[in-house]
Amino acid sequence: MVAGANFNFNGCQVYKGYLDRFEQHALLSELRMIVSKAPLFSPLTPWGKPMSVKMTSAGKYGWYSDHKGYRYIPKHPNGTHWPEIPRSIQAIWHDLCGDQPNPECCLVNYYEKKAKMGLHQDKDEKNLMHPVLSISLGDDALFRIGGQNKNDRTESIWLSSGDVLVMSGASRLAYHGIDRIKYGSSQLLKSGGRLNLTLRVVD
Ligand code: MD6
Ligand code: FE
Repeated sequence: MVAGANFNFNGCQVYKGYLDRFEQHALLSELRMIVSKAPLFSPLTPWGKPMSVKMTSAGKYGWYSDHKGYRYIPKHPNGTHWPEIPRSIQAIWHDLCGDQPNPECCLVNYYEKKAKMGLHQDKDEKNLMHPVLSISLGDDALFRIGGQNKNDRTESIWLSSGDVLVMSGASRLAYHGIDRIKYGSSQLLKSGGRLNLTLRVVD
């Protein structure tokens, strides 16, 4: 854990090395439990193409996409409720986001070698004042962040295993995405790749 953020772009705060190796492995065991109950799947974009990132969720809601668009749904496509968000993950939220309400969705993104995520805004939540917190595990990823307009100037930073990022205030609606991962740069996941968790208040 570190005392303060060590990168700030328009209110997007990055806490490098927030989780140590031990905490990263503990989090990975929690994620294995989640994925065993709610397997990863490839959502379809509204225009019918499978996303390169595989996803699942924990919490009251899971994020989902298909031809009907982006939205939150109360059950995994296999018909079961999403697993609960582990206490250890909620603790990170409360440590960095203070007295914000409990997160209702923990979206799990898994990036294989060639996966990426295009520039997007997170705006499927009802109240866009609540922050979004993201945790990176596994391979390094090139994160790009700009402003509230798609053509605003962007900055890129490498996110490594154990880094935590909070988008609040002016950055809450900033366009952001993952250009690429540096496959094999971390030993945390035996078969490589990157896991990213994002915590959100949905209602
Ligand atoms: C990722 N992250 O790091 C993608 N969204 O794999 C996000 O899309 C994201 O890092 C909202 C807030 C923080 C994020
Ligand atoms: Fe996002």
